Amino acid sequence: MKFLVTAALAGLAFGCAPGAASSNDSIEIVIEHSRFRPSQVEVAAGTTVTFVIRNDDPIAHEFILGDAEVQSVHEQGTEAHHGDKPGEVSIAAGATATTTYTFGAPGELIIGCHLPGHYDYGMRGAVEVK
Ligand SMILES: [Cu+2]
Repeated sequence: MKFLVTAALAGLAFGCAPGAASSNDSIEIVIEHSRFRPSQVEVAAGTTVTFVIRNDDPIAHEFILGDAEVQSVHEQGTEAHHGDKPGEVSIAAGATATTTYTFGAPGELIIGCHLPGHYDYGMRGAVEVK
């Protein structure tokens, strides 16, 4: 599912009051059955986006946004908890977490969860920066 993010669309989709002041766009991601939904999003180059990630699963997950190299580092990495770097956050079972990321030039980025087995299982998504 492609999802073009604009402030207006985000407001409609996520129930914000019309005209609510917001300096950032936001995208809501739901995790269910070890999948990101939506698993494909589009963002505008140069924009700052807050991802609101709701984990509906009874197990923890993580949201790691970056290029293939970033994903590779985390797939082999040992960081137990994420939350300090933009675009990287751990989400406890049943919790909601946010992370804010500023996108650069157009291109493709990847969202992944690197808890053991999750990425290979298919817990990943694509961000198209247009
Ligand atoms: Cu996961």
